Amino acid sequence: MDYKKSQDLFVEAEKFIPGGVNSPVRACKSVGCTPLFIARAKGSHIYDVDGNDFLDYVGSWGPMILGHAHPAVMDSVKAALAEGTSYGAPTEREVEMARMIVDAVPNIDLVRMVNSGTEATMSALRLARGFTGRDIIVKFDGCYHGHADTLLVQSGSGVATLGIPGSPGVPQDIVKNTVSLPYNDITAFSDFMAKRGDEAAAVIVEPVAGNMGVVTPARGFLEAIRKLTREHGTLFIFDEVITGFRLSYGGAQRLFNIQPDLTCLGKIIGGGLPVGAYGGREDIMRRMAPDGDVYQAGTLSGNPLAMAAGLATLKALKQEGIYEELEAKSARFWDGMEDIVRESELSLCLNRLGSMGTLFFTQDPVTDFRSAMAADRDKYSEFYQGMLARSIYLAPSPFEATFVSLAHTDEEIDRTLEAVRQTLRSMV
Ligand code: KE4
Repeated sequence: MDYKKSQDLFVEAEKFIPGGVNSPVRACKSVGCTPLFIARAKGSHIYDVDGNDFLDYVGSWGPMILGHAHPAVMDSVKAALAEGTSYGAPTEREVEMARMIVDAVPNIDLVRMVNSGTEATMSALRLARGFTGRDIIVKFDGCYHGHADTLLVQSGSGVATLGIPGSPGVPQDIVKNTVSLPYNDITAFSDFMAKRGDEAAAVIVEPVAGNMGVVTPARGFLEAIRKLTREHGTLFIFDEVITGFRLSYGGAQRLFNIQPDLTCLGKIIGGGLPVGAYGGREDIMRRMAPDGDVYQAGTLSGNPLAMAAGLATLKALKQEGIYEELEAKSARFWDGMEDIVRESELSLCLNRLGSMGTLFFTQDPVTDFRSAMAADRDKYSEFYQGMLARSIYLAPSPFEATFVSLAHTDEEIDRTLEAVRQTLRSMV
């Protein structure tokens, strides 16, 4: 394949943009590649500036559950565009979006729109600290909740990909209030809460981790957090920026029947446009200004174009049978992957829930950040390059999720599985 235009663009980009990219994980450093510059995308396909056509399993890191350039989304954004781009004033679409989220997500009574997942988690944590009057935040190693100062501790996603130690640029005074514990370690969490639970404002978790690669919650892990946070008056925050509207129309909390106090959303609810949201119990959310005294704001919060894209996406996902259809496609893909893993001579571990999953190059189960970090990254890099050469576009990091979308056809899934089979065989 010819990547000449991407390579030339990357040289140009590096003159003006740190690392040549506007988000570090896009730089493809960890997989030894020059990033592809994308020209357009449609359905399950993404096309680079050199005209190469790939089957896309990144889906813009999660938003594109319907596939790219879905007609309903495009029409909705075009209609909004005809009326302008931003007013800095409330609009009907924001009311409709809030109503859809409240109706869909079991534990959201009130919701506030922001412009990214980072803003959502940052705001939810500020609210938790304001509501409880406490300072300590608990997160879990390998989870990534965006790049807010208080959360850049033992983070996954791009931080893990680039092996960035700690959180340079974040004062120790801030980081000292963030405790990061091993994911899925109920004993470590219980021990912490026994000692300092009454100082903890909030515990934030990815209910299904997607940023150390996909790691599913151990039996009882989320339930233990819910029980102990309730006992200590600590708020429980579900970061559903990835899992919201992906694992079900009500997210992971509906799937697992767990009741978080606050929930963070992003990605899918914006249909590919900049968006985030946080919401939860009415008594907590009413503390947000202007009702209350905890402050958060945003020039473009609830932007009409992002609302139009998000509304069209949620309306499509609300249709009867849509998640069964996504599960059928996902099962075809992941069951096929399971077969290949069983046949392969390589040490492989496959984690998957619903349409999200990750293939790790290790013989050991991957149940937390330590075991994810122990997987062979050089092998993942070789796998990534082999799949790219076979026109399959995967996340350029082993610490991300692979996403099946509603646009992937059975033929394309089968073609992808054959590419996996050939690539793994070439690695033996
Ligand atoms: P954003 O600020 O990137 O919109 O969302 C931050 C965030 C919060 N919570 C979870 C669970 C997330 O996964 C994310 C962002 N996800 C990464 C990829 N896993 C975004 C990709 C990137 O950083 O370029």
